[in-house]
Amino acid sequence: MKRLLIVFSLTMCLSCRQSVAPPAPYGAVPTAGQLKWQQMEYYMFVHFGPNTFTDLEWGDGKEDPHVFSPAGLDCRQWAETAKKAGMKGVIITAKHHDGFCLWPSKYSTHTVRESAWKDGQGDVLKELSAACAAAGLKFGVYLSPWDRNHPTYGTPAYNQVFADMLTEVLTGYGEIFEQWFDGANGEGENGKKQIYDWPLFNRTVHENQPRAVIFSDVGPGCRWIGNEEGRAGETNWSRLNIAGFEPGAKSPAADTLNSGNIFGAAWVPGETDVSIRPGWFYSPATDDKVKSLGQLLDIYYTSVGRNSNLLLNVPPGRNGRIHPNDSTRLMELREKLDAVFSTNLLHGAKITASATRGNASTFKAANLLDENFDTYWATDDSVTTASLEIDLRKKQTFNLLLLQEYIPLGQRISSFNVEYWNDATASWNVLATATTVGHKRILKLPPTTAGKLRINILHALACPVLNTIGLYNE
Ligand code: FUL
Repeated sequence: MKRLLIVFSLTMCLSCRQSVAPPAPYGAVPTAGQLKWQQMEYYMFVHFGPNTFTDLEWGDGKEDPHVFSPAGLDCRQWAETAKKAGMKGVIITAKHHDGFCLWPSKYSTHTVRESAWKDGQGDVLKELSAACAAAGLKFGVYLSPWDRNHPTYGTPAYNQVFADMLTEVLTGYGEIFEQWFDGANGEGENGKKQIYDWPLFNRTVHENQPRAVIFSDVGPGCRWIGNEEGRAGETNWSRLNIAGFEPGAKSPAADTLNSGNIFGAAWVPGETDVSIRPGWFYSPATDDKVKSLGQLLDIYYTSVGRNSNLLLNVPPGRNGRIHPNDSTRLMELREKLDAVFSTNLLHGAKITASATRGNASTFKAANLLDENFDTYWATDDSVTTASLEIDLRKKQTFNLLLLQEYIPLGQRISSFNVEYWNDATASWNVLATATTVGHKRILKLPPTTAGKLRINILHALACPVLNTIGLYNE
């Protein structure tokens, strides 16, 4: 009889576990492509072209193509530098505002073909895409629709020219992970401005590279973060209202791009683009102005640490190589990040939740520490405030907290705080209060030594769903 009872209750328990459904997605959610993109987190921007040689940020399209002469161009060095820096890909300015094409485009007479580099036989996109593939990096392209060289710019014919250029780039160099669209819309050679056909441009990308994430001020794949200083909003929703907006002058206000829209209708996560030097293009005058390790670390925290990807620009020099001052700094940053984030002080800690979805072990708090992206802690649908109490088992000193929401189910948390247990006063003391989490939030805390920690979800739009927690000491 006793044995029967045990079998009966075990079966009951198993069936009750099976019956607890996962939370339904909340609001807009990422596509599979956006999810992969979000997990890249950190990759390299490369501004390279005639401006590298003329010391300009914006070429006027009238430059002699012969100025482009990167003798010794070594795209493998770029890719190896990015790889060693821990970056996951490279995005190059295939065509900047000067209209100069780094590939021999059929649709332009201002290209590598017209330069003397490799007797006009060179193709930077070919060399870089191959180097990226060899290094295991993803490859992406920036193309400026603003073209200060092309004779058709400012006329309806130009839109198809630009689409044709895009098609060349999107079909000739393997898989493109991101298409970066600059929204700039200045005057062309003929003094005219272009009315861009964004639906045509986006369609061209979707048709040729269906998995590519399209960057612009308004996505649709990912959005500009609203500044070029490396600073995502402290509040940063991956949702955005894009209906009725366009890249450039018709985009949402910079502070909206910086924080997203809490109830935005589309999933358009932020990407933070910033240069390691004062300018986007190389200049010998900035060799000693490469950002310091401290600045780069701060940028990492205010971009990747604020639910945004970091697109860090590292402009190669006139010899076609990344300058040692830049690469040294990148390696310093890598070493620092590895040193800080290789030791999760929560390893071996005991974590208890004030509430667990259906009391089911599928959604237990311990999932936060298992390093499996797809297992998470969640609460019942009706529970939107909850606490996670962490027993560190011994006193630890820390100053960084990392949280990740399981974004395949949407972004939910809008307010949380962190407390530590103060033995002396026998009470919980608040260390920091913050708003959004999203794919990744790294919160700086005052340096603290404690044996217990509590994270309180103070407000969420739907039941919280977190998959990772980390505690670190920088
Ligand atoms: C801007 C451009 O005008 C700059 O030259 C640079 O390419 C930056 C990333 O985007 O719109």
